[in-house]
Amino acid sequence: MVTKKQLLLVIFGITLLLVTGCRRGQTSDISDIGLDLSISPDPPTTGPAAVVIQLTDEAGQPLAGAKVELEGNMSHAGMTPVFSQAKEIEPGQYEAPLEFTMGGDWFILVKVTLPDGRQLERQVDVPGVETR
Ligand SMILES: [Cu+2]
Repeated sequence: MVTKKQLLLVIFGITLLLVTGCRRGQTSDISDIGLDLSISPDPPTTGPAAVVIQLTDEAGQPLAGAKVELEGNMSHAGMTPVFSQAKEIEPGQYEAPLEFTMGGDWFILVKVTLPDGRQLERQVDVPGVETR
């Protein structure tokens, strides 16, 4: 005979399995995507800059065919963010123009849509942009 307590325990176990299973499917594969960002001029100064983003897949291979958008911003009040869309210049390598409109500590939000529709967003800090 299965008691009510045992039945509840089984239901609880299945629920736990489903919850952790879902969570694993959503995040771990995305965090396996490699994102490398470089800026020229280096060190960055105010004015136009070129941002190169390198994407690699779970196996470390160049990730081609993604859509990459950038938002440059600073954390102080009244700052107007700058936006840019990257072009794929070679497989897995994306380049976007970005204008640093003032000196100081910036951060770049990189928004990536993978060819399979999954999306990821990473923040890259760009401290100490110098006024030219
Ligand atoms: Cu600012």
